[in-house]
Amino acid sequence: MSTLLVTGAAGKVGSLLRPLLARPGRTLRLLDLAELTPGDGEEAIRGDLTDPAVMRTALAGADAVVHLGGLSRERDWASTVAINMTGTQILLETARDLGVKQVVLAGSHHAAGFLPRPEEGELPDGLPPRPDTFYGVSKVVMEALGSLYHDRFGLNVVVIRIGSCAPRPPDVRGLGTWLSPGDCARLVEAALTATGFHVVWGVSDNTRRWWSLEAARAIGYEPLDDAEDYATEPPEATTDVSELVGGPFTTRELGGAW
Ligand code: 15L
Repeated sequence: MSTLLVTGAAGKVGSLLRPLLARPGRTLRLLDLAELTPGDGEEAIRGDLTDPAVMRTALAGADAVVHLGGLSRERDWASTVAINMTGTQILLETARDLGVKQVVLAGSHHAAGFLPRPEEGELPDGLPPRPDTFYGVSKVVMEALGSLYHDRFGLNVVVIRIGSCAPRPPDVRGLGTWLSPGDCARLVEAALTATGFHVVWGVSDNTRRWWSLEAARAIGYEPLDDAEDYATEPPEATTDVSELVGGPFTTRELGGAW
């Protein structure tokens, strides 16, 4: 039996992944601020991930953690620091202390949102961060913390720079940025077996994608989905005019709660 802690299990990505991460012989331990009813093979903990005591309880006896919790979009600076940056540090420090060596962190492409989109071809892996928001800065810090805890303490850490994880591409931009729930689960499973420290783009094998899949494939990710399958059913927005990776995040109010 193994125990996999999933933080933010009631959130958007957590709810999509929960059924897909279930395995015989694996207990899913679900942590969230919201109350969750555990099913077969699940445990639920209601609590705040910024509370070190809650994190200790959540990580005790776990074999690995998938950290999806925290703010998933732009908020004020103080909340972003407390929840996303300090919250991630508390998680990594507690994992180190309890000997939980396998860590998957839900990063975001908004860590690099001010990178120009390539006119053709792909953006390679390993580009330096260019955050587009305070939220993006928190994901840069997450990458830095993952690197630090790998280099100092030997934790295996994969940070996934998630594109747009949703049941289907949310808009025209999403035809490039979509990460299907199935591919997200495949990427998380690959990350759970990876050694070392890696930052990978989290995207399906979309015909219109502009991110490299090389680093993700190198840890064993095999995407099966392509957003193009939805291109014949155009969503509301029909144009994607942004020349930047972060799209609308690059122009909306910094620190605003949009
Ligand atoms: C993200 O990082 C957000 O968490 C998500 O809500 C989407 O806005 C996504 O980026 C995106 O840009 O599509």
